[in-house]
Amino acid sequence: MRALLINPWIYDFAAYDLWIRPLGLLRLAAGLRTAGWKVSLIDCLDRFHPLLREYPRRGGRNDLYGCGKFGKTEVEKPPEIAAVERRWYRYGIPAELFTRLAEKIPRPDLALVGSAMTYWYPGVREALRRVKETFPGTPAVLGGIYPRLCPGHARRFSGADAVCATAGELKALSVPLRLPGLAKLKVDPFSSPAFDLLSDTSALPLQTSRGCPFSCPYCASPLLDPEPVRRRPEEVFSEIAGMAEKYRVEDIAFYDDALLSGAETHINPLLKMIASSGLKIRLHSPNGLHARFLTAETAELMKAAGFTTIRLGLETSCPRRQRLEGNKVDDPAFRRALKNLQRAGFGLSGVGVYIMAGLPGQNLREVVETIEYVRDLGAEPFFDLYSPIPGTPHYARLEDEGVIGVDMDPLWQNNSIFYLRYRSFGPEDVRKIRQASSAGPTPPGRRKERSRS
Ligand code: B12
Ligand code: SF4
Repeated sequence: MRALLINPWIYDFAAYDLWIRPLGLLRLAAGLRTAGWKVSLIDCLDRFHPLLREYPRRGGRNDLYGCGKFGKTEVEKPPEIAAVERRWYRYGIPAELFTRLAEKIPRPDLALVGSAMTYWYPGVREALRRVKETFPGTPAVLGGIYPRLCPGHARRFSGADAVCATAGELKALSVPLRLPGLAKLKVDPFSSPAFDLLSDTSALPLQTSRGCPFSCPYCASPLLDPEPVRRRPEEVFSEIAGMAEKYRVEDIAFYDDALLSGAETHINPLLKMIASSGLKIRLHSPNGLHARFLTAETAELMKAAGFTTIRLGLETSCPRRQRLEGNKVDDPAFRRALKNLQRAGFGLSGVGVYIMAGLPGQNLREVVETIEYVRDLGAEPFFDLYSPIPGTPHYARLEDEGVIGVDMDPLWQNNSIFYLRYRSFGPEDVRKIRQASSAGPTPPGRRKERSRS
């Protein structure tokens, strides 16, 4: 049996490769191989495919630590967002290269398409359309974040033959798809990913846990992983050692929601193992770490193990909203975390702090005060525009308030544009926040807005 796995393009107003790798698909590939399947991957976000040399200005260069710009093509906006006065792009490999790559692959018995952000579904649809065009009759299954958060939309509009709306649903699809091989398939949610399918392995993702002990009303983590699970530190370390030996990895980006949760038995022993192994790797946490869990011991171990990119989740400095938005941090905990990092030898100007802007009920003043609070403490503020995720309490609240209608297309779940619908926090507020946030010094190559240009 042969499977073709596809990591689709990103369609967005802006996108940057901040360690974006198709971890879910790579795990699936490893599971399929264990079950005796042959697998191929078309990674539409590959910046290093050898054939990209034939296309001018198509990426292929890293800025820092394995991050870099995607190649892009301007495309027409769909009618749902046609009125937005910004250019819209398809990020990733040229569309024609997809078809060239697909035509080289022997006909697969199954196509598996992954997905990340819900509002990137046009890339999913385009990948499915092309795979069906090249391999008519091959069943195509869609999985990942988009169908898990928007199952109804994915079933109606993606073009997939089957949609996996839960984490472990693939096996159940064997009956409708009449693929007996799938019935025996057991994919370990933490099996070592098939990184050999990637063109470049100098920077790789790592997930040591799933889920989070908090339940913030704007976040999808409690929906995606209601029961947090942690891997054994020894098992994670052996995956890291394998990444270093087999793939010559230099940079590792953690994909955990709550990396520091239960630190004494989880991240601390892991960092000790890395520090004493002599491995030359840099560690990065593009997701916000929990300040509350950042003790002096954890900070010292982070330094010793090679932590390079540190982001802390603060969201707001307003004590009332801190309690309303999940109660995960407060002023003493945040100051303590910064002090611990500083004592461990991290320069605070390199510590990025995520701040939310445009949360329901939040006003401009609060956001600007939070930016100043972070800057006064010596760290670097990164603001993040709020966008609603279906199934979260805030999404329901905005529906009740009439900001979100039943027919709101997932394209509007994009944080680059959601505020355009939200009259109490409009474009003028966003302009002022951008101004406040860029007032301080920015090291070269760094941006003040989270993950976006
Ligand atoms: C790591 C991560 C990132 C990484 C990049 C990840 C990536 N590959 O794109 C970084 C830090 C860059 C990132 C950035 C952002 N992220 Co993010 N991120 C995550 C996180 C924590 C994990 C995602 C992940 O890769 N998990 C690991 C894999 C193994 O798990 P999985 O994808 O769930 O896959 C499982 C199943 O779905 C299945 N599966 C996966 N693929 C397939 C395919 C098939 C065919 C099948 C059958 C099964 C299957 O197998 C897996 C094992 O069970 C999630 C939260 C979460 N808990 O999931 C948020 C999340 C996806 N991010 C989110 C957001 C909002 C963002 C940002 C917009 C934040 C911001 N404001 O800037 C940016 C946007 C990125 C950009 N460049 O523009 C939201 C998504 C919202 C939405 N509307 O879709 C999430 C859900 C977090 C949240 N707050 O709720 N993110
Ligand atoms: S602490 Fe972070 S990951 Fe956990 S629920 Fe809140 S926002 Fe989500």
